[in-house]
Amino acid sequence: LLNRYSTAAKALTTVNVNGKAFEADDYTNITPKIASYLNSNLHLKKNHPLSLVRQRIVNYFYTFRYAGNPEFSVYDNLNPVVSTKQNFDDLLIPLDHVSRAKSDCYYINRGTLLRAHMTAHQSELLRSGLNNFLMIGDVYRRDEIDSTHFPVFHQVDAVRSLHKERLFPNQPDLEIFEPQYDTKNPFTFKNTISDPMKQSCHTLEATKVMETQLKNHLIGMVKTLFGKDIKHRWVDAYFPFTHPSWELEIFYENKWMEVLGCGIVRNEILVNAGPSNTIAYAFGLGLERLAMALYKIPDIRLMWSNDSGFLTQFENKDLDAKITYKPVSSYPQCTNDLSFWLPENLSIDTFMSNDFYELVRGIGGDIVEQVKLKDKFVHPKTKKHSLCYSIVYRHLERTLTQEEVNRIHKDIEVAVATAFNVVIR
Ligand code: FA5
Ligand code: MG
Repeated sequence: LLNRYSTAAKALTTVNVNGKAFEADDYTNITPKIASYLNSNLHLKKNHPLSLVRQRIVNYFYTFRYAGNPEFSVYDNLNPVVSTKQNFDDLLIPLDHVSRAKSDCYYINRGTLLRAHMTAHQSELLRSGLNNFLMIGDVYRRDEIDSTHFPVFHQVDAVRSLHKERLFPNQPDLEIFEPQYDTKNPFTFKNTISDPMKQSCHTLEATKVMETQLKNHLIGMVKTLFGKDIKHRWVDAYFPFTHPSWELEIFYENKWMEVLGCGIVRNEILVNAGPSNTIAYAFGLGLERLAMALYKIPDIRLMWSNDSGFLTQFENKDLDAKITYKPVSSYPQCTNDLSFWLPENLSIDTFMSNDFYELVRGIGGDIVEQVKLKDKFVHPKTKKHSLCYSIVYRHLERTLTQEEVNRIHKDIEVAVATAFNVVIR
């Protein structure tokens, strides 16, 4: 793969990812560190907490049966290398949408990236003729650094699409589509989302029945995971690929926590990928968030721990057993500050913080627990901008010495000064 960080990418012509060579270009920003997480398959690893939660969710969806057979088929082994068409275009995500930014995704090149959500596979599976399915796997996003964020996490996505006969089994006079919409010539209808209740092509009855199924299925899922007394609420949301859309939050340890996004699939997607005469729901949830809450795992980096003190706590347990993670031991933190002057052409608002986080993580590795902006400042005379970040270091399995941390911190200073042309204060 690349032997240097993203700045070096320009000099190279090919990038090898998952055994395949790709032409590098000005969008290439995948790092060797990130590529090293590919094929880890934590969600399939025996006794891994992510795998336990995955199995519980899959088992729950297996209880939905039609004519004796499970309704949902499960795909947990899809290649995370996807095209921008799969990750964005097929999902009606506009060309200028923020989620496409180089600062938010790991691009292999302009046309190829590590999927940023499992929804990237929705259209291809619909196109292959599937109606009800789950897609489970690792997703990649450039993001901040703290105890709940890691550049790789795992999602479970789903689609359920129903024909009129299944949607309204006892009411043959009810329709999925408004009379103006012609299922034989779907492209002649301009579908709109200006009505907050539904897409213009759908009838209110069809939308409400699908919405009720969606919400019941998901509440059933969180009750299966957290117990029947779990408190939840629905929050209106927006996704380019669903309308209406919602987020589900659960009240957990005195806080509302977002667990998933969902909604009624935009009809344009079904028309493009088939089955065009159905209405569908879709959702996407984060496995780490659920596992951390269920097992009281305090830091997302623990998911990547190979320490037996972590993994053995989940060994040979009944899937539904109540497991509470006990910290192997809590080693002390070390916090060092990093202050620098930005070059004249950069301001506090244009400094690419995700590039900075990535560089810190690339050098400090998993001992970097958090990077937080501590202070920003504009010099009254020179008008130069200065930023100060606190970097919190902690090893999950042993105590770090101050000298060791200072050495790594120094390396980070040198690398930051070179990569961003800043002056360390
Ligand atoms: C999505 O990724 C949409 N694809 C979900 C979706 C699918 C909506 C189908 C509608 C239909 P979002 O970025 O909000 O949405 O992520 C979905 C879930 O993934 C979140 O609710 C959260 O549980 C989890 N998640 C998102 N970002 C992170 C993160 N940085 N760390 C851990 N979990 C995360
Ligand atoms: Mg969200």
